This record gives sequence, C-alpha cells and structure tokens, in this order.
Amino acid sequence: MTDLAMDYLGLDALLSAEELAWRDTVRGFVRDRIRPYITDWYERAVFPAGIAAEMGRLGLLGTHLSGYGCPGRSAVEYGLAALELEAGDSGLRTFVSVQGSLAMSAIAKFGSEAQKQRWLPPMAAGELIGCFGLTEPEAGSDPASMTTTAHRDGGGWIINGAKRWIGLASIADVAVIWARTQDGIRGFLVPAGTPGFTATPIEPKLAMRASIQCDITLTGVRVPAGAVLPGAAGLRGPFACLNEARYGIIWGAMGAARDAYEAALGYALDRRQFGKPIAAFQLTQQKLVDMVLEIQKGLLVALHIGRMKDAGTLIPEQISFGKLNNVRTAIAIARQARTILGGNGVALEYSPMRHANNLEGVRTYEGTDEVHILIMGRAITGIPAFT
Ligand code: TGC
Repeated sequence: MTDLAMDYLGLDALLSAEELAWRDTVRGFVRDRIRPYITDWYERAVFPAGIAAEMGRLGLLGTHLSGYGCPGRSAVEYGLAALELEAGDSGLRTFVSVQGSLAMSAIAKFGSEAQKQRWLPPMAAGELIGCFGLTEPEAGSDPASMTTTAHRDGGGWIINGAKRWIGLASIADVAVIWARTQDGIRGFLVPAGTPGFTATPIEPKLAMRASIQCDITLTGVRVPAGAVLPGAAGLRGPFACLNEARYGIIWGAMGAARDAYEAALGYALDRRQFGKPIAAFQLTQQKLVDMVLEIQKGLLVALHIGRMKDAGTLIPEQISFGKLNNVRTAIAIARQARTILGGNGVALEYSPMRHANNLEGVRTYEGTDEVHILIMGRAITGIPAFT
C-alpha cells in the first residue's frame, strides 16, 4: 500500500499534534482491545461489558464533557475517537455514544447538581452504565407521539409505558426515560432495579451484534421528585442529546468505511486471478478510487462540522447533512468493498459485510435518512414536509 492509499489528500495536516496523538491512542486501543476479538463478539452477539472500564480509563466516555470526572476534550477529538472506534465496530462506537452522548450528556446538560455528582464521575470511569429511553414501539421517527407517561404521586412520580431499541438498557445502572407529563415531555433518571422497570434484549439481530438493544417496560415505576431532570422541558431536551450522538456518527461512519476500504485494498493487492493481482484490473481500481474519493470527502465534512461545533456555530440542520451523507456513503463503500472480496466477502473473517450490516442500524437510529432529508428540505425551503 502507498502513503496516498491511506491519506490521499494529506488530511492529517489539518489536525494538531495533540489531535493526532489522541487519534493514534484510540487507534492503538482498537488494534489491541477490539480487533482481535470482534468477530467472536459479533458471531456470539456479545457486548463485552468489561471493556467499559478500560474505555473509561482511556477517556472515551463523556469525552467532550467537562467537569465531574469527564475528560473535557474537544468535539473534534471526540469525533476522532468515534472514527477509530467504528473502524473496529459500530457496536463498540455505539456503546460510547449511548453512554457519553446520550445518557451522560442528558445529565450534564439538564441534571441537578446532585444528579451530576452522583452519576457522572462513575459513568465517565465506566463503572456505571447509562441508557437513553426515547424511542417507543409506536413512536420512532415521531417521538412527539410518545405514550409513556409520568404522573405526580405524593412527593414523587409514577411512570408507565414502553421503550424500544434502547441501547445498553439491560446492563444499565441508570435509564434516562423521557415521558409525557402534565407539563409536557420531561426526563427522569430511573435506577436499575426500580420495581416495575424491565429491560429485555432484542434478539436475534442481523446488525450491531456486538452491542445490546432492548425493549423496556415501565409498569407503575415510582421515582422520587429528585429523579426528574430539572433543566429539560419539552422535546428540545432529548433532541439536544440526539444532536451529540448524531455528531459522533458523522465521524464514526467514516471509520467503518475506511476499514472496509482497507480490507478491500489489502485483499485486492494479494488476491491473484487471471495471472495478476485483482488490484491490477481497471474495474477494481475504479471501485477503490471511488471509495477513496468518498472517504476523503466524508472526512472533510466531519472535520468541518467538528470545527464548527468547537467554535459554537454548528446548527442541528448541519448535523443532519453530515449524518445523512456520511452514513449513506459508508454503506455504499462497505457494500462495494464486499464485492472486491468476492465470495470471501461473506465470511465473517473479513470486515466489510459486518460493517455494511452494522451501518443499516446506524442509518436507522438517531434519525433515518428520510428524517434527515426532511430536516434539510425544511432548512432549504422553509417548508416542513414531515406529514
Ligand atoms: P418538533 O416536535 O416540532 O420539535 C420539538 C422541539 O424540539 C426542537 N428541536 C430540536 N432542538 C434541538 N436540536 C434538534 N435537533 C431539534 N429538533 C427539534 C424544536 O425546535 C422544538 O422546540 P420548541 O422549543 O419549539 O418546542 O419537531 P420538529 O418538527 O423540529 O422535528 C421533527 C423531526 C421528525 C425532525 C423530529 O421529530 C426528529 O428528529 N425525529 C427523529 C427522532 C430520532 O432521531 N429518533 C431516534 C432516537 S434514538 C433512540 O431513542 C434509541 S437509539 C440510541 C440507542 O442505541 O439507545
């Protein structure tokens, strides 16, 4: 492989020495702690929960949050971590997103001082796990139609309802549950083990096999007054957390794409047919070049959006641009990479088809392609076309 094969436009020059060092640290973690095991985890549909504490020690949980034991890194550094983790597997990057961008972010943005003190330091360390319950069986793209309710009862609240596709819920120590109240949608911190709360993994899955997604039921779940997140009122609260997770996906998807491309390139250089490496065939070179074009463009989009986020100028409609473009592109690259591997491409030993399958999950959660198209459509026409 040539230098241009790995960084065609020299994009590393756009990163500071500190950013490159952090990127390489996470890349090393993925090389040592994820790559050797990922096919086994994926095949057995296992999320290696023990990795949480290792990730916490490295500063991968709540990476871009500050205070309360959180690493306080920049948005670009958080993005670089997502890029490298998803080059390992989308399921492992999803863990970091759910923990840091959704659960911890909800507490950091909207929690009381007591809630932050109690939950954030052990969550940053990976000692406690959090989940984020927004989506429901009948309310996916339209969370405004949620039917989970919370009613005041004495000094506390009683929550009833159901959530679906909730990452980590069955191993979570605390669930952030969004529910409809008399005063609109509010967020509640529900500790694991609270009577009436159950979380059941959704199995078997064809994507995200090395992570956990669950059904949650809430039946007469009683929580104290101090469980409500005081700073969040209305859907703006959960959407602000989704912005964080969607941002990480912009980078992460390019990691999966890059890994699929690298697998295809390595294979094409080794694999001989008709007397020469298949990389010597024009059709293979065209596929590889198309991948390089799209990966480099996707990384530029991610970096530009990351710099805007660090500058405080990024708006949610621009996050939709990145999420839509980069996930759609990554799926196309992973599928194209699979074709270069021929029949071997369906073997778990090679990463492209695993990435392609995972990316179907990534394309769907945190806003489907269709949702982000309509967010962008509204942004450029001024006309909402959701219904
Ligand atoms: P609308 O209902 O009118 O807006 C409600 C309020 O929210 C505000 N808002 C945002 N605020 C910050 N960031 C954003 N990205 C926001 N989007 C909307 C909005 O301004 C309004 O505020 P206010 O103060 O006026 O009340 O919603 P809308 O018309 O703006 O949006 C419609 C639509 C379809 C775009 C939105 O509903 C949407 O994004 N739907 C997709 C939902 C989604 O992404 N669901 C995935 C959730 S992920 C999950 O639960 C499990 S996956 C993670 C895991 O693995 O656990």
